[in-house]
Amino acid sequence: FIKEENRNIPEEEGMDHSLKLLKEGYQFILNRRYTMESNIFETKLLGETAICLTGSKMAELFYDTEKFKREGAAPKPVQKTLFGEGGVQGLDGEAHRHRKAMFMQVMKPDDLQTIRRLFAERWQKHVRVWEQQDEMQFYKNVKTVLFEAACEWTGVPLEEDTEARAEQISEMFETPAHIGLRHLKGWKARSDAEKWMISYVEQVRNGELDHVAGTPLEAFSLHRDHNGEQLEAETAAVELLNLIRPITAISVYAAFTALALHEYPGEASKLDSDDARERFVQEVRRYYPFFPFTAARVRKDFTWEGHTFKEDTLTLLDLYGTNHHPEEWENPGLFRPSRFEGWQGTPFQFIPQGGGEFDFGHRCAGEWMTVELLKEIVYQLHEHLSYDLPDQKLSFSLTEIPAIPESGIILKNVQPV
Ligand code: HEM
Ligand code: MYR
Repeated sequence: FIKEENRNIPEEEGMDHSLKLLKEGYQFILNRRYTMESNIFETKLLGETAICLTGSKMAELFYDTEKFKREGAAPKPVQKTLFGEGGVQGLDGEAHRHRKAMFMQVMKPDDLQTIRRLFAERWQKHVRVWEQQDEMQFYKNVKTVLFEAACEWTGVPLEEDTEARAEQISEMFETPAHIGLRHLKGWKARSDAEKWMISYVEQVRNGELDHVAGTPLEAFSLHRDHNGEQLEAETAAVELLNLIRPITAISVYAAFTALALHEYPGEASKLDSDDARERFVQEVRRYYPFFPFTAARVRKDFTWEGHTFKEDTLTLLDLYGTNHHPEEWENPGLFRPSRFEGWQGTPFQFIPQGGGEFDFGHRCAGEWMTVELLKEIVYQLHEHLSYDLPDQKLSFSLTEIPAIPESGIILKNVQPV
């Protein structure tokens, strides 16, 4: 007889499983959920105990800010490439609420329409170049279009070589889970990109930049923290990159959108309204892998349903696995946009960009913007572009983080329609 309050969390044996995490990628938590028959288990990662959670019930627990905090949760390699240091992802309590409001202030419906329009205009310009090309590399090119729209929208002046800068920004989301030289490239990219952004923050503060009134660049550069102090220029730069980098990262979903149009022509033929396009991009975000899991730490000791959580324990929430969990979804392995017709889910079931609340929790600040831009992308691809998809390696691997179709999606005979 096990006393209810002493029920143990299933534990994976062994000293450390970090290498298995790198090897199994998106399936690391999912595989163990299956073999241990539990939505909660313990393993050892990066030399410490880590609790892994999956499914909506566990997601709801994970997003309880009384129980979990973000301070010190992101592993160093992730901070040095993807997130940066001192940004909103690692803040808690009042400091987080105040900083998050700075982001949500620039995500109003008008802001979303503005960036959608800027993106569409840039796309048209690029189409005139793409139609001249023998082979058009879709993933790479969309990065540049998204990056240009991101700069224009945030108020960051556009440089000559936007393609090179877009590649540098992309290193930050392509390299966090790599090792060796590839990872170091991400580290260098972040350091260079921060320097680039700090110079604009300083120019705004010195009144040296025109045309920034009302832009996120101005708002973030002049923002005052919850204690009334201006942000360090480095921190303002990290937060501005928290806009420009993830907007550029929508290119990964754009590549999967092009792939889905190709792989599911029956679904593509149903794309005749804004609602239909929305269901399609929601299913792209559910079905394809991108952000594998997110991390927090136990705020203080607590017991939950008989399980003991010890202060500071690293805790991972499986985003990919929850979006594919058989307890949450009917036929999770099928690409079926119609599942989102009249969908009435909780904020903890469909969590490609995190769950819970925007203002008080860490749910992605850019989720609505992602959906808006993807709707424009599927609209442009499906209604206003004709192209061929020649034979190529379209497969992607669930063991590589992030997963990207191998060929990068090569298009031929691109013509505006
Ligand atoms: C946080 C995914 C696009 C800005 C997050 C989180 C995830 C995520 C998983 C963390 C959730 C958590 O820890 O609980 C994605 C994916 C995107 C995307 C897959 C697709 C490209 C965007 C865009 C923006 C953005 C377009 C802004 C323009 C942010 C910010 C946070 C965040 C500021 C931190 C929120 C906080 O800590 O409170 N995102 N995101 N993201 N995202 Fe996104
Ligand atoms: C962004 O740039 O913020 C949005 C998309 C980034 C996806 C990056 C995938 C790698 C994530 C590594 C694991 C993070 C664990 C805390």
